[in-house]
Amino acid sequence: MRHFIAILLFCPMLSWAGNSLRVTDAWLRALPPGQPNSAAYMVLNNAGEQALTIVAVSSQLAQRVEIHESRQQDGMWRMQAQASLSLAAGQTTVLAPGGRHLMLFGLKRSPREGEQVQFELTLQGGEQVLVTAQVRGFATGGEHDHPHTINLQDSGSDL
Ligand SMILES: [Cu+2]
Repeated sequence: MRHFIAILLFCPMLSWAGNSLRVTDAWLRALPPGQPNSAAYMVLNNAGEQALTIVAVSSQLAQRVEIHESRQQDGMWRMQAQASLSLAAGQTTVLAPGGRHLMLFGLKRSPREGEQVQFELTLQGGEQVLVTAQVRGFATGGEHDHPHTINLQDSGSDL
């Protein structure tokens, strides 16, 4: 730890150039084979003094990753893709079931419980942040089969 701090002190440009995005508690669910899509969740914090914007996300696990927002509309849950996700200075945004999430399209394989999946977040300005997400246990009762329109009565609260 001391060594790490010393490096930061001697290279202040490094810590700033390395951006101010802090990502914690990144996870996604394990899935049975054959599921084409999934979603990932995490807590994003902008520890810097300037706003930052995530403009793209990619993952080794999926062909395409989008930033989505789930909204309840006329009794149905709908997901909407967002072109970017901005964080004001000091802001924390939680990506969680039922709200914003990262949508993974075209899974190359099924995420298994306990494994780790890498995500790459691209910030406006071109910086890239690597995130390691933990795969958690199976969803039960089809709570997150993730069609783009979900009937509330058919889905659990944990969308
Ligand atoms: Cu989605």
